[in-house]
Amino acid sequence: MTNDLPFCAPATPPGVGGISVIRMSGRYAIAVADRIFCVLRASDSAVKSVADMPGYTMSFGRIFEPGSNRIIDEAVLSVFRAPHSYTGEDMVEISCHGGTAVRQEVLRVLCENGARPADPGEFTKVAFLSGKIDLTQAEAVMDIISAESAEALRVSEIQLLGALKNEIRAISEKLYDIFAQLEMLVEFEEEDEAITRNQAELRLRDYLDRLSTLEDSYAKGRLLSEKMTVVLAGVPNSGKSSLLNRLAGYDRAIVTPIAGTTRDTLEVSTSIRGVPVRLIDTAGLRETADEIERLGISRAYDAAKEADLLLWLVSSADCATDDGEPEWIQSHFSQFEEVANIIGDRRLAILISKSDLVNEQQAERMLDSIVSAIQSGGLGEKIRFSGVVSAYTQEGIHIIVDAVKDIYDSTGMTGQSELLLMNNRHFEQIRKAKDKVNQAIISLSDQTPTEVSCSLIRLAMDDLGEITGDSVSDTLVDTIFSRFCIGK
Ligand SMILES: Nc1nc2c(ncn2[C@@H]2O[C@H](COP(=O)(O)OP(=O)(O)OP(=O)(O)O)[C@@H](O)[C@H]2O)c(=O)[nH]1
Ligand SMILES: [Mg+2]
Repeated sequence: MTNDLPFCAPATPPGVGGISVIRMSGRYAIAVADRIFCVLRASDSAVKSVADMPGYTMSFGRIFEPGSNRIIDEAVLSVFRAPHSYTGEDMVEISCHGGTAVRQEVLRVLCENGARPADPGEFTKVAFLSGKIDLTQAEAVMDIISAESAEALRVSEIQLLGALKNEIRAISEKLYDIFAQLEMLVEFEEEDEAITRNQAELRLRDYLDRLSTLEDSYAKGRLLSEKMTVVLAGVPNSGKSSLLNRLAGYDRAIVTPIAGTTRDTLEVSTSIRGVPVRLIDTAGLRETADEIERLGISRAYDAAKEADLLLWLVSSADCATDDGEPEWIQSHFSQFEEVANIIGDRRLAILISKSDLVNEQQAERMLDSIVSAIQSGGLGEKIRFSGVVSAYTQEGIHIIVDAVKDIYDSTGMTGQSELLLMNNRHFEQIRKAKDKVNQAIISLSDQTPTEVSCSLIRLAMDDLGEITGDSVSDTLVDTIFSRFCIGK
């Protein structure tokens, strides 16, 4: 019975604001709204109650508590009639004043008059179950809400329009074609069996390529969904925390002239040229007997392992300004070497920090000698970016900004397609499907009975169906939507 009750929830965030929107969806949503809303003004004088309101119209009126007739708030109520609503069911949206008590009272009278509180993501789940959107579009809705950068938003919007769904369904349909032909072969044992198996194999190779393109795009999509990890590392006092604060735009980290100020790793989320970034400040690396500092340093190495871009800072104050080998090389090269070795082939930037303390020529000379020391240490190929920066004057900040954009642009191959996989679930399903298509190709090319390829193709289609929701278990659907927010 409760399943028949319309469900309701605030669609706007908690807290105080001009307006709050409360949504309600279900077969009896309009009947419930009618019990608690009195129409005062509508676009058409024939509209006397919510039940009279056509879809896509609004009325101004009062929300009241039936029984006591107590007025709760003045509000604007919009009606959407099935199937022309977000969920595909009848829906009502109430725009009331944006206060905590108002919101609670409106929800209370709705629930006392035939509605129930919505589960997280229930509106979108019903939209999916009623076939208004597929699972990739439902997930795109959540990605749009949680997008923290222009690029993540852009890619999610493309997915919401159905680009991923269309590509997956197109591949699935083609697989089905081959599956059907091979089944015929099994049933009727045609004479030109070898030719058909050959053709099937060739066509499967095409679809394998399309799946690979999607799979490869995840490298870039992951940077959007999980954010690009940019780690600031260096010896104590090299200016890491000051640069983090500068990039974040506020004083997140404590900065002092005392070497060893930052003990723990510290993270800030920001967006650089539309790319979402996790900036991680770390403890300065040095030999130490201090147990707490040692733990911090070990976390700094862990952060370095995760870095998509590692900014290695060398303070201009640690470099001798006169000719000869910079002091930094003698005293700090081992720390650098250790980090450079653990970041593998990930991207490294060498930055001379505090450039405002020296003149341009001195700074360039320092950079040159540090870079040549790194090259002669055999680690030259690790350096992808280099330059001179100052957290004080902002000199060289563009080097970091450009590096982030460069890494984003050069990650993953997207071909001509705008389509990017951003979701790990989709990526895993594509991998599984690809693996089965690959096995089907192998079994078609040897003497394995055709039935085996048929069942592999069928399984690959099921894997793809889990992405769009065409073949998905109720449990998985529940798990996916439980991560959504209430009211969406
Ligand atoms: N002149 C100048 N001083 C700077 C600059 N950046 C940082 N400093 C100073 O250098 C000192 C150390 O800066 P931090 O940002 O705390 O350095 P850190 O690398 O985080 O140091 P630890 O946390 O100890 O590893 C502070 O006194 C800063 O004010 C800069 O761009 N120019
Ligand atoms: Mg610091």
